[in-house]
Amino acid sequence: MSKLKIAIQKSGRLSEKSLELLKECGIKFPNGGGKLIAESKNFPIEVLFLRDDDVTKYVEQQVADIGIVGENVYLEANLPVKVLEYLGFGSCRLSLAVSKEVDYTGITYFEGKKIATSYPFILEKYLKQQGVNASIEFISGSVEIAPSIGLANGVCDIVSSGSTLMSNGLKEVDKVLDSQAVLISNQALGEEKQVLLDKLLFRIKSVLNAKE
Ligand code: PRT
Ligand code: ZN
Repeated sequence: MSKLKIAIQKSGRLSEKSLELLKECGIKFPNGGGKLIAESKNFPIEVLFLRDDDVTKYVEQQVADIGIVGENVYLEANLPVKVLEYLGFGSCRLSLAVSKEVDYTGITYFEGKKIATSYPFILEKYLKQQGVNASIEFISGSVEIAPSIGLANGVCDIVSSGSTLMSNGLKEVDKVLDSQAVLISNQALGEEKQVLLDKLLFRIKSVLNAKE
């Protein structure tokens, strides 16, 4: 009998909530800390624990059938997978920020400037929409220090409370995207897996409705 494979973040901001959602759907897993794969005893599903950056790619490549990932990460990956559901956790925004000393009057501030980000694809699209020509400096982490070390004039990064920006002497000036965790799926699941997915989706929707 076929099993559904779901990829979720191994350890990070979405991990606990992703597993919790499955539990709320009545899906039980044996407690085996540190494992990279877990199989449920009461639903034909297997969980693969991955880096969040890899979830979209593996769903697209059918290593997993479905996955849970931040919409920001899914959009940046720019791969042909489907978003099935918005899950209501992992909320954050992707925003532009500059040094708090800057006298910011609007998006044209960035014209001809350099912006550091881990989200070059989303940022490039946004800047194009806004008609702004800026150069994008890709950095994979610690983006917030870029202005103070002279690497860029501003940053485009994930913001939640805003305290990381503040402690790095930056201020949020423009929102590029609102994000939350999404359930994604491969576009070509076989019939058997589709039946399992429909069953799981029905449960997820009930759990989400009960929370509203
Ligand atoms: O190891 P792995 O690659 O799997 O994890 P990761 O470190 O890349 O991701 P992780 O766990 O930090 O975030 C996973 C997802 O959670 C992100 O892709 C977002 O969709 C979502 N999320 C929600 C956040 C935040 N809130 C958040 N605050 N992701 C990151 N942050 C970071 C942000 O980058 C910044 O450094 O927190 C800092 C800002 O927080 P505030 O509260 O100071 O504004
Ligand atoms: Zn990551």
